[in-house]
Amino acid sequence: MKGFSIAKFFLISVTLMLALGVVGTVWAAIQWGPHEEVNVSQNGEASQVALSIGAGQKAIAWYVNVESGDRQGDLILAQNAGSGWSTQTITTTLQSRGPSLAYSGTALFMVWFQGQQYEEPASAFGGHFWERYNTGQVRRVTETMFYGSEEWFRPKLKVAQDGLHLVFAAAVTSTGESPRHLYYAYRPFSSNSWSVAVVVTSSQVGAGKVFFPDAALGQGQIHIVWEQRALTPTIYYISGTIGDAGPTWAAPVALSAPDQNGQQPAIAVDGSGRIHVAWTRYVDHAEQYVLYRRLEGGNGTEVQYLSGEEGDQYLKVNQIRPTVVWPAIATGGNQVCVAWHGFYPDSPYEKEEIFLRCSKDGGTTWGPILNASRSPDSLSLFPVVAMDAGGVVHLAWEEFQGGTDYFTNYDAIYAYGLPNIRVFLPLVLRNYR
Ligand SMILES: [Ca+2]
Repeated sequence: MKGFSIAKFFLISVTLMLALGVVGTVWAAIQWGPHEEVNVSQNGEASQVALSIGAGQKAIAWYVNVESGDRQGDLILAQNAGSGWSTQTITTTLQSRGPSLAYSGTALFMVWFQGQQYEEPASAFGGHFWERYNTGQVRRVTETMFYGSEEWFRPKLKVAQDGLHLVFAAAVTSTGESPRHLYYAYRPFSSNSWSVAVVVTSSQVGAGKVFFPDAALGQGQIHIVWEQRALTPTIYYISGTIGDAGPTWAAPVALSAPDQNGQQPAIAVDGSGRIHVAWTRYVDHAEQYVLYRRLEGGNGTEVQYLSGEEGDQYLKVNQIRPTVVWPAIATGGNQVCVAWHGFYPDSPYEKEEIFLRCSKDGGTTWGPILNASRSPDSLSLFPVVAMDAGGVVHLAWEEFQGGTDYFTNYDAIYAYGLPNIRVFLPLVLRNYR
């Protein structure tokens, strides 16, 4: 009798949900219960938050994004080795952007872009990439002057046993017509200097410019994804087999459908060498999806819609900053987790949340979508995600602290916890559709 009552209750609930027209998205609000959530910056100045997890410690970095003043463009590093967060200022002399962090055990490496605005012949941010080692030693990475817009100056640093690998997108002149290429540089730990930054690919892909590369290391290879903006932005992937003279690059391949607008890719490699890629399918600002594919042995799986079903459970974003859903991905063992920002049509406010969805079987099946930021009335943007050896998920993002200017006044929020959650009513409802 009890089972019958529950079934009847479900039926009534489904009928009600269908009548209200919200059955497609109501499940998106499952609350993630992190073990800890903390505001790391607490000053409304954090932008372009980066995260890395080391052995028994963790680090978060950002640049100071304020309207004006001496601290504008400072780079801040927050570290926690188990006794709480402490912050230090890494640079104060020039405008810094796009920090990227990578641990090797307990040694923390950091790369960022540092420069200034140039107005001739066109307005662009120009400067160099820099590296900072654990002990505080700083060295310049690039000899060439690179230019771009600060919004996409996001270098990606990866650390292998034998050295550091860096990927970024940049132009070599300040004009808007200059080609914007995908660059790669390498520093073996046996050397104090970086290799010359080389163009990974240009003519092979064809028209367009490189935006937002991401990189991952695995089994002697570096794997890179990026957004190639031509008529329709497309997600591309390339792998390089690392040798003494640098990587030998394979031919680049497109991962997103040619008639679909693919943006903001993120990549991770698991312990079995399987490559996991997530990106945004951009229909318009009010309809976007997080898509996922796994690559292994030269073959890619079918595209999966991680953020919700096509045409039904779509994501929206604000029209000011950054106007696109922003995925991040991490792996550990057989677990894969993807985080993104956006809001669903049933959100009580038109403000972004950070969502998290994890797979326990290497990306074949996926658990429920979890709301990790749980701040429906505040903008939560630009998630970064990492996973430790115990399968614990670590997240950081920018959280808006109020006001009318959506470009400044953000704090860096950090949260961690296991992605396990009991499956309850809203998920069951999906099966009745
Ligand atoms: Ca929020």
